[in-house]
Amino acid sequence: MHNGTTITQFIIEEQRHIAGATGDFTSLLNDVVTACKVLSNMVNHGALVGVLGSAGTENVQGETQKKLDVLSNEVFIQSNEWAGHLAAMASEEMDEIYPIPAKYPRGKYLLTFDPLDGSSNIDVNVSVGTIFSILRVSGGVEEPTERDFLQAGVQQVAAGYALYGPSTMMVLTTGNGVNGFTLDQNIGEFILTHPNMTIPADTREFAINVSNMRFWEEPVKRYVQECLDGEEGPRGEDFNMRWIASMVAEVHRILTRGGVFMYPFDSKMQAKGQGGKLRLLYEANPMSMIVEQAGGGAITGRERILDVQPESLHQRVPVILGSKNEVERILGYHEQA
Ligand code: AHM
Ligand code: MG
Repeated sequence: MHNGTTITQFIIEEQRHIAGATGDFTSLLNDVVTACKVLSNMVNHGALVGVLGSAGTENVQGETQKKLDVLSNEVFIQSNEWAGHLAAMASEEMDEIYPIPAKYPRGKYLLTFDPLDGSSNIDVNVSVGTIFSILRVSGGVEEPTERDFLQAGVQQVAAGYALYGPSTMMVLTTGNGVNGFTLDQNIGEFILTHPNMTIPADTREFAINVSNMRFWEEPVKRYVQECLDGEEGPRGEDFNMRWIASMVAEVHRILTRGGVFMYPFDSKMQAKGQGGKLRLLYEANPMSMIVEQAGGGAITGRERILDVQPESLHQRVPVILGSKNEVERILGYHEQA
């Protein structure tokens, strides 16, 4: 049985070194952690508590919502709206921003989240996760607007994800490295199990949905083809491939043993007016902050994701992230094209 550092203790000790810290941020992170524990419990119980299947609704992006998409969004709101640390929230599952209701005090932070990423995996009992990002309010806290959320990823104060896999984990960065915690179900606490996670700079493993190959641009086709050509190709080495269709699980694997994850620019998405599949504010930015903090790289193909200036709440971007040397190689292929 573990008698290690709990996530609360870890955050308090980390924040102690920051001049002017009021405890607001620590307390906000605690509420996020609580929400993830509730979701972990729901995901674990699955069909036993009747949460699987479709909710019969669509989100703002026209995707069918699962019951758990809707429920997990509600859990996140309820856990985080009352304490007075936030001015507003925004979620992949809500059309508009959610200003904190007038009955509660408003605070100086903004929370964005994808409450249940990879939810197409839910009914088949494959890992899913929650992704979140914390920003500071740029305008006043009284009347937060969508514009307050349109901050480049470099402005994030913290980012993290919870992975609901064989064990539930929380991986967190506050801009000072990346740390991983495992939920001890017996005591209901996340315990520090993966201090200072780092991504190996080199890898021989890539992750991409190859069924979209005909929609990709030349540089990504070239990179993947060279991986597939293996020892006989220009790379002179064999590569391995994985595709879980659950970004949290994919990023977690990369944090654990390296690799590259790609949901690149795609002409099918472009025809719908979007450059990629994944959302800048709920998926690409938080994951890019985590990956960069762990020593990896994260680009759209042509630029660093964290430098992209968001133009709308639900904006989508191409995502290529992971082991630094491979990401740089892919950037180079785009520059040569
Ligand atoms: P979601 O937020 O609707 O679950 O979609 C995001 C997920 C990612 O977790 C995953 O990388 C990707 O979609 C998988 O897409 P595809 O089904 O096209 O392979
Ligand atoms: Mg998602």
